[in-house]
Amino acid sequence: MRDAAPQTIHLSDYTPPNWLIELVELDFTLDPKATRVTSRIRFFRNPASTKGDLHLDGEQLTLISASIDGVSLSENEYQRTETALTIPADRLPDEAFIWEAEVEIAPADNTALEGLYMSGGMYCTQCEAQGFRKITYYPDRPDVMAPFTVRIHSPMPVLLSNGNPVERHGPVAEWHDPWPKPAYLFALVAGDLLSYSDHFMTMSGRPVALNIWVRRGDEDKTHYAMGALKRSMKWDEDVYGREYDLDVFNIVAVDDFNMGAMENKGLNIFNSKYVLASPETATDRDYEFIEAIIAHEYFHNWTGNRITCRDWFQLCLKEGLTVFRDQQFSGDMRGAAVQRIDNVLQLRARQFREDAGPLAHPVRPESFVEINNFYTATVYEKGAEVIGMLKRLVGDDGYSKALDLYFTRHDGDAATIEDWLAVFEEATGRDLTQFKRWYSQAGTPRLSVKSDFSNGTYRIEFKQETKPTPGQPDKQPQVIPVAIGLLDSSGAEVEPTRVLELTETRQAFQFHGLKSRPVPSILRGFSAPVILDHTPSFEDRALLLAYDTDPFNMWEAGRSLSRETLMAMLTDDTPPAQAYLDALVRVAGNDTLDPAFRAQVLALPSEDDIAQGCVEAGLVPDPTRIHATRKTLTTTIAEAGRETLETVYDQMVTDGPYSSDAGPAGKRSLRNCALRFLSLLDGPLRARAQYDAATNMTDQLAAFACLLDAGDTDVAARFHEQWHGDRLVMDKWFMMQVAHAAPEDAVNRAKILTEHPDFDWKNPNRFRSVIGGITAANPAGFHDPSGAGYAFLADWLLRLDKANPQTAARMSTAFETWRRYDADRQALIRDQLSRIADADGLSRDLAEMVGRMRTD
Ligand code: B3K
Ligand code: ZN
Repeated sequence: MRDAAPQTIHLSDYTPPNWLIELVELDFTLDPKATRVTSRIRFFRNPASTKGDLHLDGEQLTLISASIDGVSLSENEYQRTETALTIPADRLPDEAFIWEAEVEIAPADNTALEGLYMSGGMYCTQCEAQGFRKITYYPDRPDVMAPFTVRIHSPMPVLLSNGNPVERHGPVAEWHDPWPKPAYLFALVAGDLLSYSDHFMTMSGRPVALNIWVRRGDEDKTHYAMGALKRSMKWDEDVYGREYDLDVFNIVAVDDFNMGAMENKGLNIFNSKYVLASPETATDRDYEFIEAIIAHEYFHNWTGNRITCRDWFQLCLKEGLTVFRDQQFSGDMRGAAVQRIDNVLQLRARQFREDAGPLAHPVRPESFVEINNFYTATVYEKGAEVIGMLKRLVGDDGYSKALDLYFTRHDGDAATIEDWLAVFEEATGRDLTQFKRWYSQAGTPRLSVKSDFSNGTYRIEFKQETKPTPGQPDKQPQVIPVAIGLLDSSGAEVEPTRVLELTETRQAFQFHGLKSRPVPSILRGFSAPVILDHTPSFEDRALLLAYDTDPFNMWEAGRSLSRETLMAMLTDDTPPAQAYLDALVRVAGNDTLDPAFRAQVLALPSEDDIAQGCVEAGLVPDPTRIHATRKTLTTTIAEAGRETLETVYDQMVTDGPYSSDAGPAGKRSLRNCALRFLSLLDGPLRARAQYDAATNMTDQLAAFACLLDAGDTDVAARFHEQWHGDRLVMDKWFMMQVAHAAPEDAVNRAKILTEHPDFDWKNPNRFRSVIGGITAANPAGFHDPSGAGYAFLADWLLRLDKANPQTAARMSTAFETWRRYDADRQALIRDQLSRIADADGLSRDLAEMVGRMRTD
């Protein structure tokens, strides 16, 4: 049952709820096909509004009975649609009443993985954003917060819900969560699970039991996640002064999950990919993600759960802030410089791409049809950047004061961006009126730079400009903090970092008393999410790459040289300059630099980054040519750096037992980077030896990739033979074969893999491995001039949409860049978008995405 006419919801239409809730009691009798849910809810009139109707959301529910204050309601006493049940105000008591209802639902039929569903024989839930309405009738909006008591009846050995355990008698368990929460944070799990347990003592001396629950057989892969959880708990106390507030913290790993994880109060539910790890099965990158996501969900306990969002337009209030906090944490755990570069790479790859296309929207969107479509890189990553800018503008002390005020003033609230900015204004005395545009204006500002030097004064002038985005033709100037330092021609820093605050469209700044024309290092630490349109001379960039004190800009200088080299090769076949190759090889062999950083400098921009670079330079990207050119440059670098790369490969061996710490992981990253280069020169021998000797998945997978690139015909079968029993490793097996197929063969390879007996398309991880393998990891294959990649994606989106609209909609963003390409490719993509749009029974999720992509 779907909404007949999907409606657009507007931020400007927000009205407070008529009725609030004092206590919720839920009782579940679990059954795959017929779960009974009874609810007993004490409502009271919202003192801030006059008495109004009671509006309860509810979808796909079979209503068995309903009553108010113990009196059964007959059908003519309420209105019921496919999405709601409304009781008119005149049928309700004036101040307070008890609503009771019984409904029936079928978790085994729930393939959308939203609400109560089943995964690998266990029951689990996903309620954010609007899944609770598929469990029972309820005001499913984040500004209605209540304590919950939950009783679960099931023969399953483990029965979990939010809060603290109250009692367990045979097949019945009761949980109570004293902290008022919105329904989207509700969770229930029931299954034959095992736990890995530990404990944590909070800073005020409260003992907390920690459990990570997994399916039988996975219990040995939970230790790393547990360590990450304890580090997160300690860090939030040390850095933000926030401690945990229940007696237990449970994490459950499930195999079928639409995204990474979910911060349900006291009962986080995770995609098993972001919990389970062993050296043999998980890569260093997996370990890094596990640590970051465990931290992210844990940090939500304060930024999201204790202080939640008034409405879904305020999503960045919890997500932007929590991403910012998890990025700070990862920087502290693994090295700030390398983490910052990684974060910016992600931001540019996902958010700049989004901002440049038809799906561009503000950090705080103003309307939506399906809120699940707005869990985007803009809300998350740009939302985090906005907080980073705020911190830079008010300073570390100002930030801490503002956060303390935020926590004390809004604890227990459903808050807004206005509330958030107000604490900064009050704590620091700063007027943030103009700054607030970062929340309402979509698009990536482009910053161009002019400078001159005379009589010891360096003058730098900036111009900011943001291109129109859907619904926003005219853009206003934004507050842009530009961190800048100056070097002299020997590479010495003559002016340490200072933050220039741009507020005008054009604005100039001066530095006096300089002996010679300086080399500026602009936007240090990537101090604002903007496109810096500034191409210093080759010599200046080589100097920054060698001497900048700011590691981000050091990396950026190399990146800019690589990008420029690729552009010149693409446009007129200009061969790479020897000086560029030398500079890169010098970094590769520079033992004074962190190996992880050296690997980041050596990594060329991805094919999609290059395509985006073409657009920024006013060119039409050709994915086929980009793929070939990038490969040519990789080979040229390998030839220029052969000796250094061989030395690096031999030196960067990690001895002793595997550790996922930043140090050894960085060494492996550099060594495997050298392996990629050298394999292009020498063929598969080195990779084969590494594959055979590998004792961890990082090294095995890196070698696997090189062997696939080299056309090794046996390695996929060997890998399958070794790992077919491990779901998460098999996801890698699927993904790598598509990602490393030759572009002209990629669609075919993907099709063959979708026919493999291990391909379970209803499992989002597996679906993403193959279909995402081609759209995200093999752009030249996806954009094959025949259009076969586009048709392949459209076929699968239409199929998946019937089962799981949320993931189908998410995967459709592969089409968001269609305007970048030549007329033929544009026409082919448009045909597929029309085909999807015209399909019968399209979900609200996919219909909204396709509609937005077509109308720009
Ligand atoms: N808050 C969840 C995301 C929910 C997505 C719903 N489509 C995970 C997170 O951001 O931590
Ligand atoms: Zn989050």
